[in-house]
Parts: sequence; structure tokens; C-alpha cells
Amino acid sequence: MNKKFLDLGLQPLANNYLINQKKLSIKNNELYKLEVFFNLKSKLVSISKKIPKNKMFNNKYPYKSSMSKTMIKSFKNLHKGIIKDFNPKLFLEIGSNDGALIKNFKKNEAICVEPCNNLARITTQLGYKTYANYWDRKVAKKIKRKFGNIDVVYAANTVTHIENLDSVFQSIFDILSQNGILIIEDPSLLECLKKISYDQFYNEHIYVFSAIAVENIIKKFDFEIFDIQNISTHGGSLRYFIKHKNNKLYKIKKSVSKQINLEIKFGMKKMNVYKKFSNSVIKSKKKLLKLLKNIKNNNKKIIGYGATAKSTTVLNYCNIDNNLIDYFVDTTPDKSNKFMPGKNIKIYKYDVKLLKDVDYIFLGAWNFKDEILNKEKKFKERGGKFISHVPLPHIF
Ligand code: DWN
Repeated sequence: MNKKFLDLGLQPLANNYLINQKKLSIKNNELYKLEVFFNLKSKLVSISKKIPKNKMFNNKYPYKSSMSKTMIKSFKNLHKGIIKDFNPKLFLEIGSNDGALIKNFKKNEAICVEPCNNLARITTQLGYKTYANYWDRKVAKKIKRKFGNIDVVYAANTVTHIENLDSVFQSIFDILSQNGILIIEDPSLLECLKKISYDQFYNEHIYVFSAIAVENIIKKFDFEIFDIQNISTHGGSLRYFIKHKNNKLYKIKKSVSKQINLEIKFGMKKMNVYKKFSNSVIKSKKKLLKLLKNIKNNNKKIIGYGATAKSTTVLNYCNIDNNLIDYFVDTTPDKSNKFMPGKNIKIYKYDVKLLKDVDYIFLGAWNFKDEILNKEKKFKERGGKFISHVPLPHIF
């Protein structure tokens, strides 16, 4: 049974950066109600309204993983680890995006599956066999017919984007070799609750996983988690290493019970912790608005840095527009000269000159705080300040 614990109001599609913002306000049906639920039985946290997948993941998907040095480094290290620990003959990535990870593999040892055509084209052009498809049993069968079973299947920030989890894991079950490994990584619900990072909820993130929920979902397919790594990407993620129960090559590491115990201790099997989170989200909104309004009343200029999908949730939930944030800067070409979804705030292609007369930077990409702070030392040196709403709104 699903119990609602969070209401984030009416929201546009998080990655729908529009050229003409008026279009969105006229077409009110482009907004949807964003509510978040906890399932008392499976302990899975999910959003209410599921949007048809082709509305979200299509030929115009703007997000590119390679836009951040942090992600490139994380994927480089992951590649090294996969080769060292599993040395797969064939590696398959579901949701390969612009190839940030796959580029580390040799062309004849890796296969990509990516439903957004504009991204699938990139890995195809790089020379990797790419299936421009949504992940399902049909594409799994097609790949298996051509290549046989796969030794390592990997998906980062992808499984939480697919509504039908049974189909996801069944398709992986179908294609994985007997001693094969599935690695998935997604934002950690525990970190989200601790950091009050309610912006992890938007239309694309149908689920935010806990290790407890993942264990419950995969057991139907005779899969089990044998290792969990806590990684810092995307505001704190978990990397789950999963195998068939009868695969005896790998022992279940202590990291699994450690993570699950942490989650149980935090109260994540009970509704109460989610209600508490929801109250903190309301406080966070009030505090952020107060902070931004105070700054504006002192005639200071605030801009946003990193036009993230997460920012869409914050701006629309808190009702922040260009009266508070003048514009956003972002390195992603496909976001340039467009507007933040649902809000009249323009996005400019990042150029350090755009920071010249800025007093405060709101970190839309707070998850890349270290990378951004390192890049913007000069802004800080001349007295510029940053604002982050995570863990609670503050200036630094
Ligand atoms: O799951 C998802 C994650 C992985 O990526 C997707 N559903 C959508 C997307 O979410 P997001 O937009 O919240 O992700 P990021 O990775 O936090 O986005 C960072 C944004 O900030 C990108 O647009 C690039 C930009 N950026 C920048 O302009 N300068 C990032 C860095 C590090 C920078 O220095």
C-alpha cells in the first residue's frame, strides 16, 4: 500500500528547457502534480504521476554526463575496477548517455543501450554498437541473439527512471550469464533524507532507491546484492553489485548488511521518518525564500549555476523566478538560451564573464560543489558568495 508523504506541487517536465517560456504557462496541462509515496510493503519510494517515457526520453534529451569532470573521473575509476574485479568479455551499459563511461572500454567489448536518439548517435559515431531503444525484454532478446550472454551489465541513474521494474530485472535476468554481474548506481534515499535534498524528486526519477527496497525488488528474480559502495556522485549514491543467488564466485560482503542496518536505524522501514522529511522540506522552502528575498532587498545580484533537472523541482516548488534569480549559467550546449522549465529564468552558456557583477551564486548543481568551487576560486576571492539549499538553505 502506497502512502503519500510529500507534495511538491505542480511541476513541469524537469528537462523541458523551452525556447519560448510563454508556451508552458499557456499550456497548463504540461504541468503535473508531483507527490511522493512510500510503499509500506516493499519500502519503495516513488512519485505519483508517471509521464509517458517518450515525453521524457527522446531525440532532444539535453543532459550529457560528460559535462562534469567529476563524472568523467568517477567513470574512469569504475572502468578500472570492473576490469580488475570482473574482466568481462562483454560489457553492456543500459542508459549509456553520451558515452562518458563506455569511452573507457574497447569498441569490441562494450554494447550501449540508449533510448535518446541524439545521445545514441554520439556513441554510434564513436564506434560502439549502440541500440537506440528503451530497455526491455525485446531489446535484451535482440542483443542476446547477436552477442550471447553478457558478463557485466551496468546502469547508472537509469533503473530509477523506468516505471516497470519487474520488466527491467527480468530483461537483465534473461541476458546475464550464469556468473554474470549486474551493477546499478542511483541516488541513495538515505542521503536524500539526511540532506533534505527533495530535488531528487522530479518526473524522471520515478523511484529513489534504498538498499532495503532494492533487495525486496530483486529477490523475485533470484538476484541478491553482494556488495554496496557508497559513492559521492549526484549528492550521494549507492553502487549495488548484484548476482544470481546460485553464483558462488562472489561472497556477500559486510557492506550489504552495514548499509541495510544504517537504513533501518534511520527509520526507513517506517512511515514516520518520511513525514519528518516532509516537514523539513517545508522548512527548507521557507528558509530559502527568506534568504533570497533578503539578498534581493539589499539590491544584490543572484544567479544560478548548473541548470539541473533538480533545480526545476526547487524553483517550481518554491516559486522562484527571475525576480529572485537573474539567470542561470550552464556548460550544456542544448540548454543554452533556453529557460528553466516552468520559470521565467533564462539559461546562458557558461562564460566566466557572466559572473562579473554577480554577488551570489545559487548552486543548482550542488552535487558538483567541489568541482564548481575549485573552478570559481576568483569569484570567491573577490567576495562572491554561494548559496546552497542542501542540507538546509545557507550562504558560504
Ligand atoms: O538522473 C539524472 C541525472 C544523473 O542527470 C537525470 N534524470 C537528469 C540529470 O539530472 P541533473 O540535471 O539534476 O544532473 P546534474 O548532473 O546535477 O547536472 C549538472 C548540470 O550542471 C549540467 O547541466 C551541467 C552543469 N554544470 C555546469 O554548468 N558547470 C556542471 C558542472 C560540474 C559545471 O562546472
